[in-house]
Amino acid sequence: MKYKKELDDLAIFGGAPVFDYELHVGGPNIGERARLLRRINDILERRWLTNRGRYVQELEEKITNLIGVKHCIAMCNATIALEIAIRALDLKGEVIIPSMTFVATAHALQWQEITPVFCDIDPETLCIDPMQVERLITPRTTGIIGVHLFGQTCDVEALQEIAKKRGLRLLFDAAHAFFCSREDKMVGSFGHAEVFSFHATKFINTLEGGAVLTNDDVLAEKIRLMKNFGFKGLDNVIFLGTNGKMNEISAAMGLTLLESLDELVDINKRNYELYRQFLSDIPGISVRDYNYNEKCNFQYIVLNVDQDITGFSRDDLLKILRAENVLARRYFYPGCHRMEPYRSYNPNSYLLLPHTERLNQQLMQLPTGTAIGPSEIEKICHIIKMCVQNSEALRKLLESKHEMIEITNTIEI
Ligand code: T4K
Repeated sequence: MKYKKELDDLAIFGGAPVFDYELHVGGPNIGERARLLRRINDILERRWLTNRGRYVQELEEKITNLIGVKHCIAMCNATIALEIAIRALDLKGEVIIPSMTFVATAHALQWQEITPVFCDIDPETLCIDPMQVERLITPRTTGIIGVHLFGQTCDVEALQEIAKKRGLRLLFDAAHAFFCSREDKMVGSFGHAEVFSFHATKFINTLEGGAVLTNDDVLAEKIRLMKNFGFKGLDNVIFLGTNGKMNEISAAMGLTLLESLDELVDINKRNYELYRQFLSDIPGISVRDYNYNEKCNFQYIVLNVDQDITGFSRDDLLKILRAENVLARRYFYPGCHRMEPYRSYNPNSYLLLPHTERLNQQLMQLPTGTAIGPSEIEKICHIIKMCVQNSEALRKLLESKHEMIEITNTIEI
């Protein structure tokens, strides 16, 4: 690893990449390997692999205690968890969701022939804008799904008020917000239900996994049965269900990572503070804030690139970094409303989404997590700084070498 001194040294213009290995945004946390392997050996010894085994039950209990919620139902992934929660809540017709989210939020509805109605975000929080939610309600609306994007919480109180006033169900996609809080209350306990993702790239992972959390006893029972084909007892199926079960090895991974929770937060927080420090006072570049008054997992480093000031675009910077093996991402470009099938259903929906449209051109995520250390962060920031400090020359180089970049840059963004 070496520092780049001038623009010509950048890998996008033919220099050697600053890293000879890839740095990922979602590099998985692994936790105490020996403990995980002990648990896996125990699973194999006991030959109990799935169907609400001992470790799944232990994981559910640990999460309910940590969050302060009555029920946690572990599942095979958050997409299925969303689908089951949506069905158990009896959502139909139209459901209002932000377009600025992973496409799974929309797909979980559309898969069940429910129309996701895309709402704009509050640019401060990147979460669904309650004022616009009110305007999008029609006689067909049955619910709202808020997404606590990048660990920032939605305006839960405003959404709760709207849902109550208009008789709507309120679900939260909390895939990014495990171990985050709002006004000292842990995410997982809001609305009628909340859904976590424990995918490999998430703060706490179970390889693949997810969970529905709720304080509603009746809803919890329904969800438990639905995720096991609708079986109530050995031979008695009481309604339509599916297979949403988490397996024991996944639960073992989750339990092992929960034992390192504080350490994982500390590493993410250290990385966030380093990025903030190295990227402070760079015109046009800012790392989005986390609120220190709340619990937070600091899982995402969200960078805002304002092209009017930097002179180059977010996508230029993505290409530059990716050529250096810094595999930054542009979540959630281009917005669900511009993805299929939603784009074909409603080609003009972008007209109602000005903040989503603008921020989808400006935001990107930088590598963090346990696989990244301070010296790597310093080098990443050094490249960004060098680009901004030489933005005019950079723009000219990008223009003059456009063809060469298009041909040699095989890295897709
Ligand atoms: N709601 C929201 C708001 C979500 O963000 C998500 C998922 C969901 C719902 C649905 O949850 P799940 O059904 O997945 O539980 C990834 C994840 O697949 C997805 O879980 C996640 N959100 C989304 C934000 O990111 P991709 O297509 O970006 O994944 P991929 O394979 O490009 O991986 C991301 C980075 O992580 C890469 O740089 C490679 C690295 N990586 C990935 C894996 C799987 C590793 O280093 N090791 C690994 O094992 O979607």
